[in-house]
Amino acid sequence: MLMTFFFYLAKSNCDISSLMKNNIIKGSCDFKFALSSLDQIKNFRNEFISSSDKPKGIAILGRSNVGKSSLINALFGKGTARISKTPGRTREVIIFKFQTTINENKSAFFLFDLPGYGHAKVSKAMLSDWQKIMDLFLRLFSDKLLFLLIQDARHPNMEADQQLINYLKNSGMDAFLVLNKIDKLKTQKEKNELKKMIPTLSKKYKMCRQIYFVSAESKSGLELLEESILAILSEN
Ligand SMILES: Nc1nc2c(ncn2[C@@H]2O[C@H](COP(=O)(O)OP(=O)(O)OP(=O)(O)O)[C@@H](O)[C@H]2O)c(=O)[nH]1
Ligand SMILES: [Mg+2]
Repeated sequence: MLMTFFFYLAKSNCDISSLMKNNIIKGSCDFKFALSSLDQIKNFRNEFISSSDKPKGIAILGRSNVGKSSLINALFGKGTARISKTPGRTREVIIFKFQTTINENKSAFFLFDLPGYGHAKVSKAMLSDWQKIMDLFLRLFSDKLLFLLIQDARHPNMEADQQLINYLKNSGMDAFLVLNKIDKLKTQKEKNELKKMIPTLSKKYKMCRQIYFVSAESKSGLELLEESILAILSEN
C-alpha cells in the first residue's frame, strides 16, 4: 500500500514537473515586419510599447553567416527565418512575435533578427546604414530586450566581434554570448582550442550574463539556452 502511494507520488511529481516546463511554443513564431528605414523603426517602437503583450523580447546579433537564422529556426520552429546561401543576406530588422508557456501561463514576446555585421563584401554605404540602424535600435529598444550575441565557435572573438563588443559594452543591455556550430569542432585539438579561449572570452564579454555552446544543426545545448532565455523573459 505504502509502496503504491510512493510510486503514485513519484509519478505525479514527474508529470507535474513536465507540465510546468517552460518552453517556446515551436511554430508559434509569426512574421510581423521587416524594417529597413529609421522611420519604420521609430514607428514600430510605439506599437511595441503599446502592445497588449509584454513589450519584451530577444534580439539576435552576430557576424554574417554565424548561423543567426539557423538558430532562430532551431529555437522557434523550422521555417521561421530564411537561411542564407549568400552571407550578409539579412539586411533589415526582422520582427516576429512568438508564444511561450511560462509557469503554465501563455505569454507572447517579440523576436528581432538584426542585420549581420562584419561581412567583407559590404560597401562603406551599407556599413554606415548598419551603424545608423543599430544606433537607433539600441537607443529605442535595448532596455527591453535580451540580446543573443552569436559567434562561430570555430572562430570566436574575431575583429568584427571585438568592434561590436566595444560598441555595446556601455549600453547596459542584458546579453548572452552564444557560440554556435560546435558540431563543427570535430577533433580534440579543435575542442581544446575553444576551451583555452574561455577565460579570455569571459573577460572580454563580461557584460554577457553567460556563455552558451550550441549547434543549430545538431541542436546540442539548445535546451539549456531556451530555458535561460525564458528565465530572463519571465523576470519582471
Ligand atoms: N554545421 C553547422 N552549420 C550551421 C550551423 N548553423 C548554421 N549553419 C550553416 O551556416 C550557414 C549560414 O547560416 P545562417 O543561419 O543563414 O546564418 P546568418 O547568421 O543568419 O547569416 P546572415 O543572415 O547572412 O547574416 C548556412 O549554410 C547554415 O546551414 C550549425 O550549428 N552547424
Ligand atoms: Mg540570417
